[in-house]
Amino acid sequence: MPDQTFTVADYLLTRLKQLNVTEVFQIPGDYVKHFTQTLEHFPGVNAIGCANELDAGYAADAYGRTRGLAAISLQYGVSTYSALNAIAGAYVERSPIVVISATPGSDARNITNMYGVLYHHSTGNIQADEEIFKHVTVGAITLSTSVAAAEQIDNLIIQALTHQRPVYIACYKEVWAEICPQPSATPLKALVIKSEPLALQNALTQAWLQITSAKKPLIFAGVEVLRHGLAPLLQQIIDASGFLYTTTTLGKTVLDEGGDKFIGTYADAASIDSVVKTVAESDCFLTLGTIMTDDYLFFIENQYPNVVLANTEQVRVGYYLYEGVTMADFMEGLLHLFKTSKPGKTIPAYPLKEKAIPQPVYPEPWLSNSDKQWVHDESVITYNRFFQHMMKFLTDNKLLSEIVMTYGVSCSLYVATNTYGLKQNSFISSAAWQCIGYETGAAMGAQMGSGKQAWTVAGDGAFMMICQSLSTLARNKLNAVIFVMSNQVYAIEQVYVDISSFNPGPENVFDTFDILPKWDYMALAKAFNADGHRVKTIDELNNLLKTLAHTVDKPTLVEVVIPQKDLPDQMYRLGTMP
Ligand SMILES: Cc1ncc(C[n+]2csc(CCOP(=O)(O)OP(=O)(O)O)c2C)c(N)n1
Ligand SMILES: [Mg+2]
Repeated sequence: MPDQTFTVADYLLTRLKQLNVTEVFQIPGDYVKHFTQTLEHFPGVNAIGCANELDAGYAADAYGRTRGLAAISLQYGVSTYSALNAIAGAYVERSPIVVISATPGSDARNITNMYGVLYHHSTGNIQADEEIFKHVTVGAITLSTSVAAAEQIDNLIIQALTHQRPVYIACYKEVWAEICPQPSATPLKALVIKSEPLALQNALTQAWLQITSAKKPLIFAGVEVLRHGLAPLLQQIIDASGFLYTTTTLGKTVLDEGGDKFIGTYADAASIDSVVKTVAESDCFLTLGTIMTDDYLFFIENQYPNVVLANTEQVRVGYYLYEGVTMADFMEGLLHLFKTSKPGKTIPAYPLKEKAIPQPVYPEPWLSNSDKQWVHDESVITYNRFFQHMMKFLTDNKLLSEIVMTYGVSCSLYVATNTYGLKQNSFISSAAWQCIGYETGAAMGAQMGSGKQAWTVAGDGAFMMICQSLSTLARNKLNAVIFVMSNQVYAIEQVYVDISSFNPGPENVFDTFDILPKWDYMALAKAFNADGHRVKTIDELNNLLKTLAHTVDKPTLVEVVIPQKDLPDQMYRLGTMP
């Protein structure tokens, strides 16, 4: 006889726990109450009550990126729609999240059919939730019964693991509490998709031709390599080929940053000079697991025929596309070729001996990228000086292995692409979806998922969108550090609206829509039960940095006061590109 107390909710939670999901981010609601109640008492999985759905969603995204799988439980309609932006970001940037919800139950549906009642949180189309989430997930289902719930749940989790992207599961309200058989003790696994042998062979032959005839090949690695567990294979390819490599901003920290093959992160014109030079001189780009966003139009516009691209969506060699070839098989095939090829007339001797141009010596690249308007006042904090001192502190104190950084989109993100020496998977950013506020919400998930202290660098405009996350950090006694770059403007927006506003003089003003209200951050930190600090000078910043790594049980909010018109050179270059 089946266990009368083991429910569909227990089934899902058991499957999640088997995959090391020990936290579920949640906002309660009546439709989803059976799941929430089960979660509340489920041994080994903690319910993390969040301030709002974006707080929960960004946290789940960062947790998925660091833990390998995440889960978020939401009320129907009002709640799922509020989380939509975060789940879309996870979909675009590859973070596996199980989105859990519940719809009006059978009784409600009958009443609606008979009497035309509009149930709360419904738009009138009761399927709308699932339909909307189909666009930002790799599987979206609504279970009307517990029959076959186990198989359906398994299938969905397998999809999330296989594609490293979100899935959505809603049940009719009562179904989460219906009985269900127990799952097997074996954790679910991603499907291994195999390539069409002939297509793989063709792709490799064409790629090999292109690779071996290149004089200056470069590996351009992206986030999918990390998400799909292919980082060791990437390292082997680097070792066997001897190629130099770079990463996208989203793919930053796909491997530990260092060694004589890593040239630094490529962020188009924001990159350091030596990275731009190496990329510009390369004549073949072995692009692995990279999502080609509009930050990389350079490749599309100038280098399309020289790109060998393998990601989860396509394998392409120059203009040739290969259907039915997987990134993993393609990488394995290349590794084999590098390892077994004999040097000859047309085949270079691998591994190549090339070495990356050494990284700029401290205080570069920060010194020369810092806005010249403050060159005569060394006490003023600028974006670049902030990174200069923060990175020195972290490096000197060997703290880079203890922290995980989170970034949304802001001037800071582009300056941060110049950092070097970070550890694998310690740079969590919204570099492709480009969402502001992500960084602050992501802090909790990044810290819980990785077990490392979150160091978050937020724009003030971004922080204002989601400052309540600070309260969730405090409630969970997490010692994350949130730096808010306080310039009281949407600086990055102004760069693209009219960059001349940054020029000195009262005649150059920002557009009104880029001006932010003045906040009392210290009062806000107090209200949210966090530590609060305001730093206005480099000395104040350095004194504070020393204390931050030792904080326990409480988040710290740091208002970093920077001039409104501070324009980092990285942003100047991006904003004035032809
Ligand atoms: C959720 C969201 N809303 C709006 C935008 C458009 N946007 C992009 S950057 C930006 C301003 C960011 O300003 P701030 O956080 O203060 O950073 P700063 O550049 O000043 O350092 C805005 C509004 C966005 N990317 N994401
Ligand atoms: Mg700002």
